[in-house]
Amino acid sequence: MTTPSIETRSDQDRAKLAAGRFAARTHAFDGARLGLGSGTTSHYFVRALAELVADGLDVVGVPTSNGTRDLALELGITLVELDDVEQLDVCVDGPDEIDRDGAMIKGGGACLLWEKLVARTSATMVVVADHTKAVEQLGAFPLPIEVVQYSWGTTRRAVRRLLVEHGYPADVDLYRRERDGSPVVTDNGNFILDARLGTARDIEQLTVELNTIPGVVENGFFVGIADEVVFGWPDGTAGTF
Ligand code: ABF
Repeated sequence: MTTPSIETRSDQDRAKLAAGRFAARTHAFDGARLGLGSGTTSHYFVRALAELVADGLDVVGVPTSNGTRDLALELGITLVELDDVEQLDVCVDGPDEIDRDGAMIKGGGACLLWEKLVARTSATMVVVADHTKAVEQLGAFPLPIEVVQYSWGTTRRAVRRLLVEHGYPADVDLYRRERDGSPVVTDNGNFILDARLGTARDIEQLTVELNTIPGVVENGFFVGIADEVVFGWPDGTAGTF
């Protein structure tokens, strides 16, 4: 089975493809158990991985979203459930922002819970990013916070109180909405609140404290999780940092 050539439409797409291909070539090996990230950069990795699988590479994957599951199955990658493996060898996933220490904000695609679970169950977490994702300080991208539907309003108020205690504005969106105005519902049936931090600080402490709020399922700070960062550029070059 030959995988159709991987199309790109913009400089950013070409940079994402470069990062995804680099990660597939450097981290996919026979017998590997791989965490398959969500988002467009990770999907370029999945497509590059599918090319290697079509050439005989023997791997299994654990998807971090239903969208990634569908893509991987369409491309002929064998999938297993996270509960079926003690540990994954490598997780490959992309950030919305990443700073010099490898701390990230993730969840722009509303997949942060399974992404963090899969990343934390992997021996190595490889970040794939186009050149635009690197920032000096996290926070320009709103922090996604996954909350249960039942108490989302109460939880939002508690999140706002915690952010104010940390000196942030209390600017926490109502639940994230689809284009038609309906709530975005995650693969786990939850809502997403987006907190506009501006410039993030106290990240390690905030990551823990946010998750102690009843109704908060997970937040989009990924701190101390990235083991390697692969950046891609529009000219097709990529490298690790
Ligand atoms: C998902 O993909 C999310 O965690 C993150 O929001 C997004 C990365 O963006 P991109 O689509 O540019 O790869 O992993």
